[in-house]
Amino acid sequence: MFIHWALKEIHLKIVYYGAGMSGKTENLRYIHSRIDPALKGDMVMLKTNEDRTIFFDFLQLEVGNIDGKKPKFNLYTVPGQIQYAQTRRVVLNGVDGIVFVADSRKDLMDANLETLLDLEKHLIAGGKTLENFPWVLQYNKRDLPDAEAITEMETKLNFFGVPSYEAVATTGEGVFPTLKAVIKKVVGHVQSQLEGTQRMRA
Ligand SMILES: Nc1nc2c(ncn2[C@@H]2O[C@H](COP(=O)(O)OP(=O)(O)O)[C@@H](O)[C@H]2O)c(=O)[nH]1
Ligand SMILES: [Mg+2]
Repeated sequence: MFIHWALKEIHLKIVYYGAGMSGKTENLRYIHSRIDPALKGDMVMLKTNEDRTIFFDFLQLEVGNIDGKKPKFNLYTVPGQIQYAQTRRVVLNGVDGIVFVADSRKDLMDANLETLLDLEKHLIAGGKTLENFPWVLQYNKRDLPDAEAITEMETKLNFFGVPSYEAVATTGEGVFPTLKAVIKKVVGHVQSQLEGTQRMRA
């Protein structure tokens, strides 16, 4: 979180995390295609020639109001490939909320869990835990015939009972419900932090 007092803006960072190819970039692409141009920035994508994210994708959105200040949500993705662990750590710096994008294909269940544990490891290194952090789960690629049953995925990945959403990022199904849920969690968390600082000043 970064508060720009002069502009009355609160900048909040939301990171779309997940295994490579789970659909993180597709989520941002869809959001970018559906938001009023007055309320969004350009979508920045840094890609290799195989069209994969190497550093991050970035999109800024303006939504609602917190404590008289305008929240600007900075949406980032991370690269999923193993060799970019350092990059993932950098992108997670100062994160306020996370969407974990799980790939529903049966063969990807181990990769999903491994990536979630990798996320937890990075959070712990930054003094945070998955248990107490604002995050939501998205079960993406529900359109594929080899998609795992939701109850299985819940058992395997949703051990903290966070809000979870089925999605098909390529058509946009479930993309905004996921975004709204993480924004709601982040705003709730920030409001309680701001109330805490106001109590300290009083
Ligand atoms: N069938 C299907 N394909 C998807 C879905 N979401 C993403 N994809 C495809 O999966 C590939 C990887 O998506 P991308 O968003 O680049 O993954 P990222 O590595 O997590 O950023 C692309 O070819 C997408 O078109 C989905 O919900 N259903
Ligand atoms: Mg990507």
